[in-house]
Amino acid sequence: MASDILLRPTSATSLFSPANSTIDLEAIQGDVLLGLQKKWQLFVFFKIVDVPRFKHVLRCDIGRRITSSAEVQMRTLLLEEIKAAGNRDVLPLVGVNIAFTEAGITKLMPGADLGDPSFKAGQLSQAKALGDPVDAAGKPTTWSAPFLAGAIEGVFLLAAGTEVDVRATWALLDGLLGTTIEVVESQIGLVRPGAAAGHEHFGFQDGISQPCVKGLTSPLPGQQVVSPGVFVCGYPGEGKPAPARPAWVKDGAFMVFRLLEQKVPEFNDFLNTAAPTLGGGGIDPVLLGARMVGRWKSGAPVETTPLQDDTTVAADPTRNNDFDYSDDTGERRCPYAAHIRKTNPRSDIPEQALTSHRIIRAGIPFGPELDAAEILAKTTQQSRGLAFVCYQASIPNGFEFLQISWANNPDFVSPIAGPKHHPDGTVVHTGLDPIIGQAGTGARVMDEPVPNYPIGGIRSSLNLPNPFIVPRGGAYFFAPSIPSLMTELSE
Ligand code: N7H
Repeated sequence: MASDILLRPTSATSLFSPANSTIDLEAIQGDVLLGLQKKWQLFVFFKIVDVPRFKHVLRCDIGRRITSSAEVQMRTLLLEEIKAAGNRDVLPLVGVNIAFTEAGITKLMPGADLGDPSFKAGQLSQAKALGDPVDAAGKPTTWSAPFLAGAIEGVFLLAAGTEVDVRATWALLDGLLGTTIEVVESQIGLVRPGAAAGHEHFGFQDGISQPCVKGLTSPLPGQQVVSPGVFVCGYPGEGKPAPARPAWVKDGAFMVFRLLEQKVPEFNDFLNTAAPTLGGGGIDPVLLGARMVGRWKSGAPVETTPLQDDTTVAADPTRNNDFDYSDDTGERRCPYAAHIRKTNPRSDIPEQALTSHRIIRAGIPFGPELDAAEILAKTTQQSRGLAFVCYQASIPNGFEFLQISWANNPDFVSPIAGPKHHPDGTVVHTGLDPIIGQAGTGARVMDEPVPNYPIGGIRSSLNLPNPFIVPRGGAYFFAPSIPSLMTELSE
């Protein structure tokens, strides 16, 4: 069904018409700002083995097949029209994007310096700093072999409405590329089936909150307006002074890929066993899950509806993101540690301290649904999770800042933005983001799982056992502009 194709929260009505956009949508790849329409997505990670012939194919065959942001925008408008007319057919829309690691860029353009130290170092070198489990030599212990080998030089992102279409698109590209590349690894992602569509594997609605990109869309209520330079190189907002980068980097963006396995039966079992032990008489496991994420499974924010889910709020794009934390300094409604409060603290910190750390998320779930044996055993037996993707103009300011300085930092938000206090005057020690926080060997604790709403003074903290998310690998990429793919990078 057309309506099943995952669309970004950017609804057609909030999109500026192509003529009124101040951003070069023809040049920027389609997944970066608006997100390729995807029910299925194939990531093909590769190594370039014949540079001259690869450049030839890139210039003559692949470049013109790359889906631009302008095409994604037109498709969004088209899909919205078709949906309004009641047509529910699957549309044969296929999206193709490409990105390169530092090693890949260096092969295509020796000596190029994109001015991003984390991109240059690569995600494997940054794994320890990100808090991924590592051995004494700093080598990640949970990553799979293809990511550990550090041989990835590029990735194709293929998105479509059906598995057949993504695989057929790869067959076509594979034929064009021939022996110019070697495939190192591939990963299929898929939107979950039926009523779970749009929900990640723990069961929470995803893809609700994205920044509003200035010049591209008009903001929905609660959506922060952010300069395009935070996400795409060569635009206002890239930093002061703007990083020294070659001219061809304009309209490109850094892409972070993380293969994050989710321990779903273990997460559910934890909610069921921990919730009854909290707050004296215990709390509802569903409420505990919502306080760990900051949203109910439907997507309704706990800040708006602290004690029970509200599917009407969740379904309304004018209400499901229309909140900040200004009247919740005592974390009565939403814990400071909740995943969405950690990764977008909204009014908890000054706006200028927040804007440069926004990212655009474009991930997709991977792996099968839970089966009966896993539910009974309360143990993961098949790998599933989130193929996490995000875009930004600076990896240290974007993804790494969120993961290291916020999610993994038990003192964020207090005292970085000034100490915060519980209603009884005690200082808040936030603890980790219970979803993605990684503490190395440190204690894993989250403050205030029990809501003191609307009143109450119970102090509570939640001991988190092993993480529910295990990083299985990842890489840092640069998604160049379409013109630079067809000229500078393929000359
Ligand atoms: Fe998160 N989850 O299911 O709990 N995320 N996330 N994320 N995330 C969000 O608001 C999840 C991850 C952000 O603006 C929602 O759209 C899971 C990483 C940001 O209010 C849910 C994984 C990073 C936001 C999840 C995962 C982020 C956000 C609510 C891994 C960055 C927007 C839906 C498997 C380092 C916050 C929504 C805002 C929202 C979940 C990963 C960041 C349900 C399961 C690695 C910025």
